[in-house]
Amino acid sequence: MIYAAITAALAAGDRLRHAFGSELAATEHTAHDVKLVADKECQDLIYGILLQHHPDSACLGEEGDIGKPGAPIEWIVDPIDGTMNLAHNIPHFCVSIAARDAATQKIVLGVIYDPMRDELFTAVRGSGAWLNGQPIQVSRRDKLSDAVVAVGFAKSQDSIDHCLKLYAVYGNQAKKLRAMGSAALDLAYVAAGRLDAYIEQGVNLWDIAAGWVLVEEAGGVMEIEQKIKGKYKVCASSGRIDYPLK
Ligand code: LIP
Repeated sequence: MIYAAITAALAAGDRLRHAFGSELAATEHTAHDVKLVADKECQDLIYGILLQHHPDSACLGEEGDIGKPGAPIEWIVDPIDGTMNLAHNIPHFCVSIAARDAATQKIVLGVIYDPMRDELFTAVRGSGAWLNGQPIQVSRRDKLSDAVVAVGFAKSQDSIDHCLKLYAVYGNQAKKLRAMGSAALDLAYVAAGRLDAYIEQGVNLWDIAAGWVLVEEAGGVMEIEQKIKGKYKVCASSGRIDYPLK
């Protein structure tokens, strides 16, 4: 399965790298979000490759679901995580693909590909976390005052209000704050020890599924709460620092 996920992520990433910098057509603009034609096009490309390799599986994604209901394996796909960055020619976005065992509801593998840096993050449950074939681990920093914390700004007003509270707390207590605009890359950076924590409220499963197994396989801790149906509150960290507000 990891071979199919990597093949699909590299194919979609290649397409996005070529599209970067060009005028990208949008299908929808809302107060704090944008949807690009490229979102659906990349998802169709990814689904095609995953189902070619695993025809008995199902696919759940930001741009719609397909495949066999009740399938043993469910792919969880975000074709472009960090769409707003791509739409503004900010080279910080990725393709995120995870697989979930339908029986146990456990995420069993995750792939996050950043096409602009050619960084491929992979993890299979029980086999560790990797970046371009090298093992990665969460950071060893153990003081909040040494920590670089990413806070995500989701789309709904209440999640933005909550993130502003997080900013007030960590802007004062952490070494530095970051809002980089891609939950999946934030999680990959926690797994690689670049960030000490990532905290956000109001994200979707497809934003966090692949990063979830990456962080845990890199020795980190994922605290996840489903606030309302389909919306998650996440605190991903090395597990070595106590974060007063999540
Ligand atoms: C994005 C997330 C990010 C969040 C944005 C958006 P998208 O996902 O990765 O963490 O702050 O609001 O949800 O829309 O680019 O797939």
